[in-house]
Amino acid sequence: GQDSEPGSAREVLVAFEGCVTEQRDVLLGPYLRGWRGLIRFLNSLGAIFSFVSKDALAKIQIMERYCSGARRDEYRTLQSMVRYEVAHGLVDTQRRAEHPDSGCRTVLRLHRALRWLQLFLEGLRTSREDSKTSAICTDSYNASLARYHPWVIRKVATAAFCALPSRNAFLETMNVGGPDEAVAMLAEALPHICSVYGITEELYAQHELLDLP
Ligand code: 1PX
Repeated sequence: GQDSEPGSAREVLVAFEGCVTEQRDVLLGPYLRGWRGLIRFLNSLGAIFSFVSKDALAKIQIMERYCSGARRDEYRTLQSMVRYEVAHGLVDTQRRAEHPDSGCRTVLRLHRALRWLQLFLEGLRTSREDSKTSAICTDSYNASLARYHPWVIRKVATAAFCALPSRNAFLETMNVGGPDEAVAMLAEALPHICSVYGITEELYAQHELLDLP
């Protein structure tokens, strides 16, 4: 579909499928397009989540600037980005100083949020019909992103989750048909998100980048 359409969650989740090459490299272009789509979806849930989408969008924009900048070739894949930034001392490892917005630390924030997404969508997919989206969202948040957030953000986030519609209404907003179709689509899409997450996690672990400030 086109960018102006409300969009279906299928296209967004399929973008993550297109991230992984045969060599198991993660292409930044499709990765960021997937993120753009998620933000569009998040915005459609209402202004209450704008504090989340603002932060995510700022990070996507930082990455898009690298991907279209003078060094764009180094930012084609996550692997080449890590290699380049690490080899050239472009990553702050103790505290944010000379390189506060390195690609490595910026992607790490999105990567942690992708773990939340994975748990949340898996929760939605496997939950009973009368489950509460807010409870699924809170559980997945507490099991992932929450540990990286200060108390205030955790409070604001958990309060905002209460505004989420019921499970079936939420599945309808995905624009892929009824709840059953949405659940089937999630089953198809989740392995791709898992694989992007797993490859990134492994890459960051190898380079000891999982705690970047
Ligand atoms: C099929 C569609 C499924 C739903 C799509 C929803 C997409 C949600 C995308 C969430 C992106 C969150 C990015 C957060 C990045 C982050 O952790 N930033 C923090 C650290 O950044 P820093 O630069 O300071 O080191 C920053 O402090 C975060 C601030 C904003 C609060 C983040 C709360 C995250 C809650 C995640 C759940 C979103 C609610 C979704 C409802 C369906």
